[in-house]
Amino acid sequence: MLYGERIRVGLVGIPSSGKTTIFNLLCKASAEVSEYPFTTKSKNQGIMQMYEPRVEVLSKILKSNEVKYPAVEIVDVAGLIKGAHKGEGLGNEFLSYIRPLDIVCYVLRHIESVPHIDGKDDIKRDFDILRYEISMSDLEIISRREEKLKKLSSVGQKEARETLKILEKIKEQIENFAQNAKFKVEWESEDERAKGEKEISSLNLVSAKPFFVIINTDISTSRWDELKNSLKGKIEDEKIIVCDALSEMEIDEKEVRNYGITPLRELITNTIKKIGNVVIFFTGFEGKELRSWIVQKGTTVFEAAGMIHSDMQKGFISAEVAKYEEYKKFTSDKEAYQNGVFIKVGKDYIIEDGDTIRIKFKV
Ligand SMILES: Nc1nc2c(ncn2[C@@H]2O[C@H](COP(=O)(O)OP(=O)(O)OP(=O)(O)O)[C@@H](O)[C@H]2O)c(=O)[nH]1
Ligand SMILES: [Mg+2]
Repeated sequence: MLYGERIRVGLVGIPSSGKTTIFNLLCKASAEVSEYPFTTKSKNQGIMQMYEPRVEVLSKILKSNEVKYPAVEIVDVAGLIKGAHKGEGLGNEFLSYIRPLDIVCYVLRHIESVPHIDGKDDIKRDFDILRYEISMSDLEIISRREEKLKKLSSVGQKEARETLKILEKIKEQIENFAQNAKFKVEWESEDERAKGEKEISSLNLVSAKPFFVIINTDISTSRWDELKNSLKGKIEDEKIIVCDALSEMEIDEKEVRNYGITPLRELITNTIKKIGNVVIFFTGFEGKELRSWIVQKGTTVFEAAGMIHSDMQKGFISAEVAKYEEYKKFTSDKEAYQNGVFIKVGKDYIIEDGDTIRIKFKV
């Protein structure tokens, strides 16, 4: 998977869980926030710079005239409530804004100072409701696809019959997502896997997307572990972030650490890197623009070349790669170059996190 210069994350949560507050904090935006449910009626979209200190180090060596951090595009939508698939609240149509994105962030709340739409905070119940509503919406999409395929199958299309079998497996996992917060199809063959994954991605199923959880709260940090524990057994610890987004809004990011807290932007960056299976690499020449790129582990330099520019892939000759830990020891690009930090590689080279890459190509 080639994400490009940004990876896209959607915030999904019940009303008044603090989605827009989190959005404003991360994207330095000022979208409307209030303690009344359904404050956000359609969507907010913004960009968060990843927490990536390596960019500053590299830009000093390269004397970059412009710097682009790896970015996270964040989409904040209306709140989802019980019965949304039957049209309760604002319904679930706005999930269509989430469908094209790479990762879902479920925002759950334990906010004692703001009323909960169902009267009482309950992290586990809310997470169950969100997954149930999403699975109902996904099943609706599947059933529309099934109808089409059944018609084709009835006139003897063999492939349609095969796809229907694949959809059965996907449906099982949508149920699994609703029940257990897991989605993992056991494919019978590589061929079936390829077809199945194509179905999942073209149907844009939210249940199948990688996800993490933010628990947004106003209670004392000494009780944050307690909140985390309310999801124990449901999801892995590394997928859960606890924060107080409103309080973080009020202090400078640098000062957040003085309270013994890691800034939300840093926590989210690290979580996204982990669950998106992400590798960050850089391109840039001395005195020019430094750019950051996001790809999945296992991406070759040839695939990455095509992501940067189609000409680069078409005319690919070779690439030079500098490992971050080596490159950072030098004060200028020239010095690093002369000391052999850049190593020549072929098109099958698999990109590693922190690589600075220069691609040679002919047009
Ligand atoms: N104390 C505290 N209050 C918060 C926190 N996050 C959000 N709030 C408050 O909770 C209320 C709802 O916040 P929003 O950001 O509007 O919530 P939302 O999820 O976007 O709500 P909808 O758009 O209605 O779905 C506001 O009054 C916020 O100030 C937090 O971390 N701590
Ligand atoms: Mg909102």
